Amino acid sequence: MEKTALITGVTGQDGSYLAEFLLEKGYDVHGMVRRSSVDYRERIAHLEGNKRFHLHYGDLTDSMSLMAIIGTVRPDEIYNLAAQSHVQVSFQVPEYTADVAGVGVLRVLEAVRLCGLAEKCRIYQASTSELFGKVEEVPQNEQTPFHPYSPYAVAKQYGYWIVKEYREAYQMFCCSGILFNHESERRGETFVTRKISLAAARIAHGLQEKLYLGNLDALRDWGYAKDYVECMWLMLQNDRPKDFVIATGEQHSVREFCRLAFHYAGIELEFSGKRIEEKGIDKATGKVLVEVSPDFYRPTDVVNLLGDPTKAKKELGWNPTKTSFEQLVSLMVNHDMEKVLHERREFYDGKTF
Ligand code: NAP
Ligand code: F7E
Repeated sequence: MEKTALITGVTGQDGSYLAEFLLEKGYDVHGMVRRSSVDYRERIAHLEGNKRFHLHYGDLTDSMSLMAIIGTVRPDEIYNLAAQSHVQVSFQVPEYTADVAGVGVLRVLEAVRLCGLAEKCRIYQASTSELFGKVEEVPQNEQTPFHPYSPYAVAKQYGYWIVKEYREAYQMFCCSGILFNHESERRGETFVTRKISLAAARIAHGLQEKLYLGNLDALRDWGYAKDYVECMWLMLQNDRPKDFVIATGEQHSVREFCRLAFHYAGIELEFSGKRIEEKGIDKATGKVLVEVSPDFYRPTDVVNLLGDPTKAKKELGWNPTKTSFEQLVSLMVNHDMEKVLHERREFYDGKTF
């Protein structure tokens, strides 16, 4: 029997990969989109026109739209990926972030229940390693205590607990994937990896002079988004609803990501100096290409994320290292080297975002 899935956040990095994945599995896929003054749905443009791919206007802050979509589509599976997902931005729009990433989760769960779908519909919630925040142990697994360290993380913590509550109170099949950072050539351009891969490509092509970054010491467990969406699906095919840590088990600093990205763009960087004075210098020319700017420091920053994916490997049969760190950086830089060739030839000062 053909299954029906609803994806909130379908225009985002993960939503677009998940939509492709589910269509390949034979699903009828419905996506929720927000109305915007510019119709900018680059990541899913290639799917529009597919007879099994349908879009609905809605918003996680609008219960009525959720009730209408869920009540009409009556999905077998919901993947709640929509969120204001940028941690630094959450310090500037904390209330909105709480509304979407926190209460928005409740709105989805309650809409499912009120539409009489509590028994039929399985729900995946996009949870995050940011819950571990100011980490209490390294590596982090499903038992590690949470210590959220940004408005975004606090909002996501509400989402995590309300999912658990609905699972226990109403026996609903709902679960959270505690996903560590995952990146791709579709990653938003203000997240650090994509900011670096684009800047490396533009600098290599003479379209940008410098890259300004914040905390170069921050450590992340970076995986490939395309590999991670498979896990979201596996969690909903499980015999019982359970939460999982999804990570590679490998950790790198922002500085290492930067050095490798520039290497793939044909530039060998050497870092010298400390904190705000640190610089990334082109070994061949002696030119300073990377500088630190306090504009990209956060009031509180999460600096030591490393996930332990043992449970996902054992119980879901998921392979966390299908795409290695080196492959990930290489595919992002190769993509952006090609992309910037087709961009208008404008110069980027690299100071914004
Ligand atoms: P993303 O690229 O920023 O996409 C976010 C999506 O949410 C977009 O489709 C966006 O729509 C939509 N959205 C934002 N506010 C909304 C609202 N009020 N109502 C409806 N839709 C709204 O994020 P991502 O990287 O794909 O991540 C997907 C989910 O996983 C997010 O919940 C994120 O917090 C979580 N997560 C991500 C990572 C990661 O490393 N990528 C790790 C852990 C958890 P527009 O296109 O209209 O803006
Ligand atoms: O920052 C540091 C920054 O913005 C990573 C979201 O998908 O993953 C993502 O959140 C690190 C931080 O991602 C810059 O301080 C240095 O320590 O790429 P990011 P994030 O904050 O880890 C989690 C798992 C999510 O759930 C989120 O939705 O890099 N950093 N310099 C910088 N970060 C940015 N953005 N820009 C800089 O210039």
